[in-house]
Amino acid sequence: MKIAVVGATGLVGTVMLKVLEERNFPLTELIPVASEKSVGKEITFKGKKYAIVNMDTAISMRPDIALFSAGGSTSLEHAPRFAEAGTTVIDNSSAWRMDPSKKLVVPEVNAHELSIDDKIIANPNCSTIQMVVALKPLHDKYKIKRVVVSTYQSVTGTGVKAVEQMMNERKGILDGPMAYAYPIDLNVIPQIDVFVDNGYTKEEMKMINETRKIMGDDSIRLTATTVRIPVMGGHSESVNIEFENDFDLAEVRELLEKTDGIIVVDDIANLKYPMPKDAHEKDEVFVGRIRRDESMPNSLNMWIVADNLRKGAATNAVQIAEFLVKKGLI
Ligand code: 2RA
Repeated sequence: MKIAVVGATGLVGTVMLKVLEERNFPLTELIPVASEKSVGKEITFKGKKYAIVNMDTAISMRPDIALFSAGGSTSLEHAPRFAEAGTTVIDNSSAWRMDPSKKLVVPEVNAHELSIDDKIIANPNCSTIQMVVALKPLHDKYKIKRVVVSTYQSVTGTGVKAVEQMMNERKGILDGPMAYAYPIDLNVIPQIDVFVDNGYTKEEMKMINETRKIMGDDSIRLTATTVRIPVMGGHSESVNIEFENDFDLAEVRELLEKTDGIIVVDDIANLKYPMPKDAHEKDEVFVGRIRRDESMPNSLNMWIVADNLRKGAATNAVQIAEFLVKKGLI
């Protein structure tokens, strides 16, 4: 099994390599791909050195799977080239997510939709992934009518430059390179990605549109407010759900606890609830503060935290690859 990692030197690409190694993915050859300026440099994987190659060389090596995290324009240009050469692409950019001919997959929710014909598969947005993992068991049981979500997103979602801006500001360096329009340390910024015509941001519209596609139910109504906060470990989300039917709170908790990929941390008597510092470098989705919304019938509040670089990106992509291998779809 030959695996290419396109964007191997980036924040998510680096985590993809780490996750492949940690999960002992059954690969026989690794093909790290990056821009021309990195070609020839070496990365170490399982104690062995691999030279970084460019796109053309990687395509000529005919990988079975290519994990992409190299931005939308690069994916739009090169993913079809890999697919034409027989490679199955799993892409972490937003390029293909809302393409009706492409699957948008969170394994715990809709991996069953995948087939051998899927040669370009979209990895959803990090803030969407962690939310739908928790929504799915509850939607199946009680049918979700509406979701209101507010997010508290790590600077790692923006990339290295944002982490550097926050760390510089924390050290009192206020004239360093800026990833955001404003200081992020000791601040929050209620804008992630650019604004669109309806006053929402692209990040908020991704959560709305991607959730409906992954859940396979356009009747679900959603609204979102996505906010950048100065943390590293992962994204947090306050989620309010209105169901078509009433629910039993103990049963909600049990459903979540029984769902693969979810860890319920919900013991307020002992101040136990999910936090980014505890989700950091983990692959699960952490759910807590589960409580009835007493202002509305059939409505629930919960708090969802996950490492946006792992389950929100790299691990979800590797889990899709694992599913394809397990089901013989490669
Ligand atoms: C962010 N979800 O957090 C977006 C992209 N990673 O910036």
